[in-house]
Amino acid sequence: MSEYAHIPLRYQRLDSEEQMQQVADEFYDTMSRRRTVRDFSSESVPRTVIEAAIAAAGTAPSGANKQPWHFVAINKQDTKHQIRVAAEAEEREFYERRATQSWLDDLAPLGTDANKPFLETAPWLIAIFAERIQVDDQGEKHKNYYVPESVGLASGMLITALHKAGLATLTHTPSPMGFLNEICGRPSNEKPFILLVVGYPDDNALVPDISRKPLEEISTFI
Ligand code: IYR
Repeated sequence: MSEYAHIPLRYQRLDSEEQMQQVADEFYDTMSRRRTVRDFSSESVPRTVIEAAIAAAGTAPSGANKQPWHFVAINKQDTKHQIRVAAEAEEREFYERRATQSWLDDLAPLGTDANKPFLETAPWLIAIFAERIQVDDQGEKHKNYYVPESVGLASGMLITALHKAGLATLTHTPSPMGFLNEICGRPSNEKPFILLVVGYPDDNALVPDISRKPLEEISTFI
């Protein structure tokens, strides 16, 4: 394959280090308000906002620019119901059989259980798929590179975009989630990665009083 043409960067440098600091500090403040929400309002959210957030996620870096992701945005009540039924069946298995005692102990403070009403209450579910193998026009299969890293980056950017748009999210990962391929009509070369629940938080939503590790603990400057 021939090399891409190379074009100028659409780079925007801020005016000063002071401005850079202000932007960085404000962004940290914005992000520190993001919380995983489990109580959603059923209020509708425009499809165009979901589209813009997915488009932003699609700008993530990826191994060899293969962009090995696919996002299925689900708004139909009937499809959300099917997903809830399938997810709760897996979750019951998880909580009653599959989870180790130490895993259950770690989850206990969060108060989660196998009931997932938010899968029907929230206006949107976004099923994120990781394309492990790409099939070209000739039907030839090619393995993608750094797939979990790439899809993880895109998922983080999606969560950030939705948060910036004033929406709440829940990263839900019923395990296994093979049922999503069938319900969403996605091929077997795509593996369900995260089921993102998206909407406004319920007026009475509460979140656990957890804290984030301080900067000194999560970073080392050498
Ligand atoms: N998937 C289950 C269990 C669960 C696991 C982890 I790790 C969490 O951080 C939260 C929940 C559920 O959604 O309840």
